[in-house]
Amino acid sequence: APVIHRLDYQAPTYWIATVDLTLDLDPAKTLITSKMAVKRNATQAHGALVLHGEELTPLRVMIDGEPVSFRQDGNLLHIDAPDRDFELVIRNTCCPEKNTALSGLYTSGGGFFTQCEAEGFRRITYFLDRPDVMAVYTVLLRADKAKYPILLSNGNLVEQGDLDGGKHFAKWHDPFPKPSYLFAVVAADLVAREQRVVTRSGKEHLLQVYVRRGDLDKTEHAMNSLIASMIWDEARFKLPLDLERFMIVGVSDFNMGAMENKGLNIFNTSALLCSPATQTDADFQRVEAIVAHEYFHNWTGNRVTCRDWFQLSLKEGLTVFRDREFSMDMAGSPSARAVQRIQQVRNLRTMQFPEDAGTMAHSVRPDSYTEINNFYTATVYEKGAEVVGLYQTLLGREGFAQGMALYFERHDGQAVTCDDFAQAMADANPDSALASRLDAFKRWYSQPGTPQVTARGHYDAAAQTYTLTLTQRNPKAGEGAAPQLIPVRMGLVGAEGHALPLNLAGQASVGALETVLLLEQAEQSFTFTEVSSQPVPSLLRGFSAPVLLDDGLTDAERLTLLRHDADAFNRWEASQRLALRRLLDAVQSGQALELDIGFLDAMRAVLRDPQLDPAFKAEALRLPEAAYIAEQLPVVDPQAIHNAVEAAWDQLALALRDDWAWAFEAHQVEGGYRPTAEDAGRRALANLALALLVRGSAMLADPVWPGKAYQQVKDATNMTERFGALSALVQAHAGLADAALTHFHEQFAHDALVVDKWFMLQARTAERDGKVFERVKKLLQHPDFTLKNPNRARSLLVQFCNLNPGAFHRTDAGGYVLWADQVAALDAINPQVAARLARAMDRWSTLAEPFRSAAQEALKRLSERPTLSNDVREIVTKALE
Ligand code: DPP
Ligand code: ZN
Repeated sequence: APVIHRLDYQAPTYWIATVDLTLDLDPAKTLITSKMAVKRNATQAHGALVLHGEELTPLRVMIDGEPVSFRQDGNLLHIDAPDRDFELVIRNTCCPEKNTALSGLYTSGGGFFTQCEAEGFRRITYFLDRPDVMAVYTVLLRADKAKYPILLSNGNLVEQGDLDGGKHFAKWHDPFPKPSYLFAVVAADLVAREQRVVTRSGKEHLLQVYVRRGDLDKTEHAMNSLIASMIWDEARFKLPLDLERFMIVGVSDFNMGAMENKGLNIFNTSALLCSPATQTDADFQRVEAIVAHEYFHNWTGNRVTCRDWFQLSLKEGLTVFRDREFSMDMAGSPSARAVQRIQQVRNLRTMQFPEDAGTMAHSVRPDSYTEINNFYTATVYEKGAEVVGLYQTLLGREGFAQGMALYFERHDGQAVTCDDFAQAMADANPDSALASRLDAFKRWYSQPGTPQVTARGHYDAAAQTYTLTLTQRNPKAGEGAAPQLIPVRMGLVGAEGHALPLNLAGQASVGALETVLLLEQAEQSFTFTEVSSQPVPSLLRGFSAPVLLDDGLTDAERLTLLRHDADAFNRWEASQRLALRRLLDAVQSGQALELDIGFLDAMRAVLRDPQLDPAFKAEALRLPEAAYIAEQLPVVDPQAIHNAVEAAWDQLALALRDDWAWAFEAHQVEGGYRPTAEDAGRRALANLALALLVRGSAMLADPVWPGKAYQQVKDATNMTERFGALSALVQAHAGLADAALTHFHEQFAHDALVVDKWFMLQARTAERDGKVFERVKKLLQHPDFTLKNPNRARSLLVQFCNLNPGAFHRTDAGGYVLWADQVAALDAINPQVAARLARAMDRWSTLAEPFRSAAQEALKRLSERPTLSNDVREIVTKALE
């Protein structure tokens, strides 16, 4: 497959203004008739009309009512088309029931569903399947009425009725021109939760959440989240719902989390269904965020879309930023907001930093790809959201909102680029630091790699000055890469823990307690005056830029920040750095980890601090993830990291045993289940405490806490507590773990999303004596396991290979053999999911021996298979480059 380059973008030779689609839905052979108003694009030289089409059977092609000849060349259909506007009619068939890739039109649970982003529409009919071709769609659906009583497409229902032979039809019209990737169809036996809402302008809207019979009671949280999202977007950005009808549909076979099709969002059931009995607090939070994300796309993505797929972060980075802001506002208290930020950063460091350092490293706006599906990445989404956050840091909330307003004023209804967004932000704020540095700022879009920032301070007691020297480098950005614009939010903390007023030499700063320094050169110094005592710098507050910071602080200084920093994020960061230093020392020295009294006392103090929220404590007491630890090391021995982390947990479990017992008892939530940040925080801390109590018990051969946990698996009234107890037993390899797993499986065998959790937990368990690996191999044979359902495949394989390094990287290479076999098997079914699994080897070249050679060997063997999809081929080829 060819490499596609961003700079090769050309507008199309023809536009398509309207599409009239008729689908005669049949699982084995669906007949599609597409009537298109084709417009000549006079800015381009005349040439053949070349349409995309994949796995389709063409029946006939007509121009202005006359049959014309056509030529198929791989996945392209060449038509000799006139040098003018014309009407094009194409009839073709496709086979939904054989579509296991779940891209295009496919069947799931006896219904029809579509997924067209990025390039699925071409698997339904021949088209200019590119996001800059925006058309008005009218869709006529015909299908068996008994099997498919619900027929949905984008926009408004125009007409419906019965047909001969037990069939019926529905006609939908979407008044908004849209790219083909936002097209959607659903035909299935579903039921809906409905709500009518009136928005500020006085317009009434119908909101519907469609699911399979029996799941209706799990849709309340999604509906509430949708309404909250509507209210928030109007209040924060003055963006109202532009549709009379907004539908969400759940489907259990789905490659992504959810899809923002205009007016007809399609959701993976794992991102939609919620009930206290079957979903955890984290699930409730995730559903709220994804419902909001897809809803927010209606403006950032749909009303203004991407000119080409290189601009994907234009809509994804921006929409993730928007859903994060929403979630923080929903969480409420400053502490709950900080916890959200902590979780975002933990996720960024575990998922995106390794990506940015690995074989698939790419900039937020990539320059080339072979398979666009491989670029729905943590970099495009999460780092992209960080970059959008930088605008807000530089412009303030008001300035950012003005930039958004100008962006819509200029580009509503258009397909645009990341440059257009940056320009609108700058033009709306002409006197800002952004506007005067726009080219430098835009390096965030063009340069891959995580910038490495070093900070060193010097206190001059005689002169009462404190000089902070910041440097930056980004080796991954390549030779001669220019410095990036890095906003460093910071403050100075005095020895007694009070915030010091900031007087910055050369600036009219008047003693504020916090400021944002702009690091824009390779090295810069900032001198603060009238500093009466040696300060501790608190840098990169709220994680004000996505960089790796070496702050050079001592343990004592970090303890000061942990206790006193006014910024909750940096208090958490101090806890993580204290732990990280100890873990890295053990890994690098090859010595067994021994946690010192000073560290353990600090952790105990956090746990016992009456001023701190439980949710914050749960985050501060969690150790850094193995993937983040690995990113600090030039050569990675996954087993050494695993051993250090396990030893640290063991010691935290035993040294703080009484404190964990107190924490568990003191944070029980009374009364009915509520998914609030406050209750969820208490449950998170109680679950962490239980995990460490069971762990300690397993080491001490004490039956009490495992017994309590087992009882909780049986008796809990919500999934957060039930799954917390189950995880505690399984993660501790406690004697009761197997019985608890069996009990849990029997209780929830009928609920696919809970069975996914059951697989996931076993695949993610920290390795002990190879037992986890053996269990995963056995689970591959479990009657409930299948590669055909993406959720199930991911719950076992991605969890094990991509997210459990201590179990996956084995000296006998067993994990790699399993990986190569499963990637190949999955690739024959679903290339997108297989390519995700293939990325478990992204960081193979930094592995220590014998892992490195064995990983390379596995990659080579996989790459030599003749039948790999483009998706997996691109990942494997880049890994071996
Ligand atoms: N469905 C994916 C998302 O919303 C791709 N647009 O991020
Ligand atoms: Zn999105």
